[in-house]
Amino acid sequence: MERTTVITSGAPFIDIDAYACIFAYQELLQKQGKKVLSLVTSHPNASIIHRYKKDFYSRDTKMLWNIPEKGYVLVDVSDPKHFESFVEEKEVTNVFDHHPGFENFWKEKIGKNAVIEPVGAAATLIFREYKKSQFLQEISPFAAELLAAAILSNTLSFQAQISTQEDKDAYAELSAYFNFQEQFESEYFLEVQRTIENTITESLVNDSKRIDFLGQKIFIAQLEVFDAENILRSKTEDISNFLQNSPDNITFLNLIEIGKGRNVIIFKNRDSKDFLLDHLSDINIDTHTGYGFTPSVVLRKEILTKMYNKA
Ligand SMILES: [Mn+2]
Repeated sequence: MERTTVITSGAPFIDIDAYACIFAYQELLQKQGKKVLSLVTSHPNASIIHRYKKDFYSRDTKMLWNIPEKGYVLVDVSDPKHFESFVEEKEVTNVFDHHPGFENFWKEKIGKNAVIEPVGAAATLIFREYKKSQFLQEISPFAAELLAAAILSNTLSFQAQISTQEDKDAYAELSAYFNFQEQFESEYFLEVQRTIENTITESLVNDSKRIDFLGQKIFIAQLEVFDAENILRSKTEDISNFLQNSPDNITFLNLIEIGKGRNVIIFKNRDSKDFLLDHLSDINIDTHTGYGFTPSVVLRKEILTKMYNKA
């Protein structure tokens, strides 16, 4: 009996990076003649723009009952607390991720099939698989565009510190495999921004993380937009309501403004502001609005790394 590969990612939300990796890796395995099923119960967040939404994966976990021989591939996730709950840990055969913390855990279980590296996007790791496989010439325009958008999104247009030369090279190579226009980048981010502006509360819900920081629960929402002006002009009441309703006292929104190369940080309260100022240098507070501003873009995972380094 041939084994079926089940590709999946994190829960309860997925972003464009996870989405692109699932689609492109499924396509690659199919080209190699393997039996493959993509299975996702998570909700897509605002980074997966409308024209990218496609019914290519199943949401029905009951399908697993009829597959006796299976191996799971995890993309853009490696923390066992954060992947889809239907995944049987002992049946995981491959992991492609760029979040730190579980490199050794997986290395001990699956050896070199654990590809967990500090690159800007997991999409870059899937692109590497295409290159190694010699199927790159046959990559579909849609898979190439998704991987390119994922790299842009996760590296914040290569402004994030986690982005690497390999991300840039992968993006440049991928752009030859779809109808790439000069405005691809600004159009992608502006469309994400429009989605966020039209569904502000849902977008906040879909990109929020509750984190256990040295025994203390903290709540960090994140939004990535090209230009925050509209949001700061017309959505602050929705944002404030959302932050006030968070389950944790220490709560803030990390609003990344890619076009201006900075973050605007909106706090739930004074405690949250004092907490972040204690744990992160390089924030300027605007005394009029109370917002924090960073001198360059910082991802939530980078803020956490800086907080751990300072603790
Ligand atoms: Mn990612």
